[in-house]
Amino acid sequence: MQIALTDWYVRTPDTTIETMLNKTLKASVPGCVHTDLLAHNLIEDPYLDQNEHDVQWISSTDWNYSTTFEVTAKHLEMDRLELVCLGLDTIATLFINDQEIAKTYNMHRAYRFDVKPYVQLGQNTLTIHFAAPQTWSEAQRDKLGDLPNAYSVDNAPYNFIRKMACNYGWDWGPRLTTVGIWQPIYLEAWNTARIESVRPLINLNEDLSKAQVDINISLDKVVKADGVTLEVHLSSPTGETFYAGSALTFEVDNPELWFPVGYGEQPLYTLKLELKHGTHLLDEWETRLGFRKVVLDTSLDDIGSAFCFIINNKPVFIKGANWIPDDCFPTRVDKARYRNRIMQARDDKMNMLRIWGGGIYEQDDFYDLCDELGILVWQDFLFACAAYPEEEPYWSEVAAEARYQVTRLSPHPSLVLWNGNNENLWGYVSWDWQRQLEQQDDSSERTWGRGYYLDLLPNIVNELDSNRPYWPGSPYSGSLDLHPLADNYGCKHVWDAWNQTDYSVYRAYIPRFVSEFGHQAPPSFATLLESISERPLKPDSPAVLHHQKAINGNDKLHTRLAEHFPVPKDIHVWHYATQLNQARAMDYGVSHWRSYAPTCMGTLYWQLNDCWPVTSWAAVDGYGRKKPLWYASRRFYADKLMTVQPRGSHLALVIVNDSDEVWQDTITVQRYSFSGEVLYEQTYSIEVSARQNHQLILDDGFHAHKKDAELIRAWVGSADDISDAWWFFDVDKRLNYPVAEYQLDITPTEGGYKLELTAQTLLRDVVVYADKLEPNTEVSDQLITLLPQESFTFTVRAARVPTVDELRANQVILCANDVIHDNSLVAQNS
Ligand code: BMA
Repeated sequence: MQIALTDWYVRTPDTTIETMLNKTLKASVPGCVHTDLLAHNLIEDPYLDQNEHDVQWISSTDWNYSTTFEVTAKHLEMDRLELVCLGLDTIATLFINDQEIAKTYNMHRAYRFDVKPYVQLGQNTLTIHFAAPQTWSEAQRDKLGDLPNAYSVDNAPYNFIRKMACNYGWDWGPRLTTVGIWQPIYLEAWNTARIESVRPLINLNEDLSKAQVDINISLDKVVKADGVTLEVHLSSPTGETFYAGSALTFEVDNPELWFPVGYGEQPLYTLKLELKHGTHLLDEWETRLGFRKVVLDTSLDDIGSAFCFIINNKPVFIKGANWIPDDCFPTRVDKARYRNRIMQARDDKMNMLRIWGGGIYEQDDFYDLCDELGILVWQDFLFACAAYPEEEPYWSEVAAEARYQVTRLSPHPSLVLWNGNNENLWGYVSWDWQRQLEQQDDSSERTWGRGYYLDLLPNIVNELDSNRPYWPGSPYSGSLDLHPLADNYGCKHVWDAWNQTDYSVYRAYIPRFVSEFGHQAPPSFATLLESISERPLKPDSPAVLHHQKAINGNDKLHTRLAEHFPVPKDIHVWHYATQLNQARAMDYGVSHWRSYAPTCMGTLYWQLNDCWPVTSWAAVDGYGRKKPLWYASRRFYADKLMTVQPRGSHLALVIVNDSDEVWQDTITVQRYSFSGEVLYEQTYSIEVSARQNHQLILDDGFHAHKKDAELIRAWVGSADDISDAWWFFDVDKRLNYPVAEYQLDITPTEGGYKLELTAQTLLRDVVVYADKLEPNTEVSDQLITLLPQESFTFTVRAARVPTVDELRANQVILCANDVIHDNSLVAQNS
């Protein structure tokens, strides 16, 4: 029997906080102090302008959440009365009727406390005191001695507290260190016994025709419960009984298999457990299950060692992105928002999301949706970019957290990997950590997290979730004797492209799997306008720079851009050029790595989403709007991809068939002048087997005579359903693009308008920024390249139909030609 806890209030015991002087606020639970203060208009939205600065006091303040509840005689008669807290953020002391009942130190665990000794018949009060997280974690750091941390310049001691690291600030995130009750909380009264946890583990045999289901159950019993029985019921996706009985281990024949998107369906079975005492139902538990087998092949081979997910005996090329918390205040992310975001990944032809270790173990809805939609999940344990102490109480906290989360998430078929950490093995080897650790303590070796990644976590996964692979870190090469970034082993991060060089360096690497690489760009224009009030907007105005968190972020944005384009000053052209450069960078990397399958078996770019409006590596911005990269991804992650790649002294057309059908087609490859004349052409009949690549070396006729004014286009299909691949012989800044000329025709439609664009000159990578006129528009496609006389029709979802003049006056349509011919250019065309 559950007793809901409603009507929460929040206040601070600190009498020096002016904003809260003599105030007790009605609070939202689940929620956090920031969202409560926002709801009461006591702070400005920290996502806007530079308001982030004004709310830093929140994380240096202690807070009390309190509520009252009624206890009846009936509750008191029950064997147990417990307080269930599914998530407390973070350093909490709990009081019932002013008596301390418990202390907690971990945002990532759930807790259950016996409260019978503390309650009384009638009215009771529950107060949860939260210690200021910033102050608390600094004190812990001071006590133990500092440890290397990529964000310590910003005094972010997140490695000393088990709490979502990135809300101490990250290179894409503001510092909004939350406090509050972030998951459901309630009282529960029960008799005799209850189901504490369930881990259904599925083992499929070699040919996948038979599954053994092992239901590992832990019961909480108060009496020697003779006569307590469990009934198990497994039903098929269509509702038929598949198994009914009392055995906790049973076999099922010919289960319908669960596949990732692109490989088959996602049938989900329902497992129901009923705990009974005689005929009386004590407790029940229900989950969905999917029958699928996952193996992470990391075997040694001629090149090094593989990193290949094999699902239901089929090697799967992973196409996806990294996932960060979708909001700094995670309770604002409801099921609809998760669905939107995960659909954006799926519509982008992705089959995996990696939940990165500086965030959270996401809420149940995330994994439920991934199960339904066939999106594979790679889950990091929550360690990122820092050395972590292994001393008590951390070791036990991490163990308890891992046991809880592994158990909680074990039923999900979408979850295919537990990963030890993000970049900590790399940090230890290459970021000067060893020296820093040695310097701190000569007498005994300082811990840094190795014991978690190579001992504690693999043991827990092996004990509780033995059918699911574990990998110690991203990046990691399979052994600490190898550099974690070794090209030929394991999974690799490629960050030099963004941090030091240029995206062209991607072609220098053929890793076995790339779990991070990324390129920044500003958010959509509407998001810039909504989050920054300075006018006129400028690329380097203070608030724009505030919404850029990477060290030297805008400098890197411009240095990387300058490799390809002159750097524009005009905000519109700057915004387009930087967004284009981001899309090009990811296209360049992914197309190259896909062209080297099966040596490389996956790419997860950094990052799908954002947690607030910011210039970052994301494809979808903090307000959920798609950047041009999203549209590029839909093409470079398509099942069928054609890409022109250099191979020795020649170019090759690589045809990537990541589908289950043979790809049979006639491909036309043409070399054009920029003015649209065909200079050379060949047609090829191809037949590429399922899940195979095929490489056509292009003959000498495809060498350019004028590198700055010719291009190659390979295409299949018909005029209205064309799929193509483009190749330009040099970087844009050295190309002789014509001044863009085109004609526009607008036709109103039911939900907006159709925009037909007819090119009078070559137009490269046209983007339609309809959001400049109306923020919540959606454009069907972006980054369209047209030869002279070709047309393309964009479908725009919008509330009103603009005129052609409006489109032109607001710089709604931009293409690469405009960057080269922009009047605002700083002269650096080389
Ligand atoms: C990697 C990630 C993140 C970071 C990103 C961009 O290091 O793991 O920590 O946000 O690069 O710098």
